[in-house]
Amino acid sequence: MATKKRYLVPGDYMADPSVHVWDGKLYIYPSHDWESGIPENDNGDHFNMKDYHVFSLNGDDPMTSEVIDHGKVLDVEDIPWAGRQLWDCDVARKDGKYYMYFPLKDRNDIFRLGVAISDSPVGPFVPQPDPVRGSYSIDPAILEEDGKYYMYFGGLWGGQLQRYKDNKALESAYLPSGDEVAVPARVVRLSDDMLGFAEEPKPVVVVDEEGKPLTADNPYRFFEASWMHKYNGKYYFTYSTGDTHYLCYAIGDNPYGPFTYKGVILTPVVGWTTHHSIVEFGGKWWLFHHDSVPSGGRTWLRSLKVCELTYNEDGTIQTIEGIDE
Ligand code: FUB
Repeated sequence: MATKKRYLVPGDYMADPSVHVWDGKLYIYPSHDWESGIPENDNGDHFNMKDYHVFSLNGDDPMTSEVIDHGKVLDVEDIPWAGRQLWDCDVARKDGKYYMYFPLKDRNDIFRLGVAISDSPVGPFVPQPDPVRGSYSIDPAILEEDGKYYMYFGGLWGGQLQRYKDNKALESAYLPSGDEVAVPARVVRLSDDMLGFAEEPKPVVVVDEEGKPLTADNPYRFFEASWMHKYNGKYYFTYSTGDTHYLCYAIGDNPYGPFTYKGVILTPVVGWTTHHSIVEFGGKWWLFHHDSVPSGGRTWLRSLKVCELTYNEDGTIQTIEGIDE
């Protein structure tokens, strides 16, 4: 039986949802797609987003509750170091302040990660003057645990992760192929002031059941869109496989991994990208994601969706079909 799904913002194009529950209320931090007229290419130039909105649910059932648009909370024009392309963001709360982490190309067309701060979960967010020192690539996602904050990040192709090794820029980008080990996402603990890295970013290694890292030719290897949640004391690293269009998961015993590959959460959707977050709310688990059905398949015009996520008794996740028959 097809999983019931709901489009959350039918009046606009929103994608890459990061979702958090604070004080019993659910907040959604998506990318804001629009028709900029930039032709589609493998570099993702057509994802030319220029602002963020925040949404919240007026109720505790994502399938039926009213979705409130809190309006524009950050504009690329207000970011002092901005070049172009505001991609997937995430927000963390610490000591009553809210920290939005966002990827943006600087004026040299290099993706960096920025921070913007607010006193409210619904913004507005005020950007810091410079990007996070030592940051690179895209798709930051934050895990909070025991007062520590971990950022997962990175994405291939247009996300530029293939341009870095050991946190240094390479002379030329290198994308492994065949049975070479796949490019990993990165994880880093944030500094106490939430504005920087407290350590060097480390690779997020995804291994098979024999403990071998997934290889570049494995259709289920990491590409972009990291997310981290905990279930029954285990750490679930979830991600998009990009050019093979799956959302997958791998399970570990601590925030740094390694993580053992377990399976597919969502099969390919209509549209090239697939991106998500997972959250417990109202006594159930939910998969927030996007597809391009409402825009007729235009992959740069994506729409926010939600559906319930189901765990089996052994902690594995039931696969959801991305396309409903
Ligand atoms: O929205 C732009 C990019 O597309 C995101 O950063 C990626 O994860 C993909 O969804």
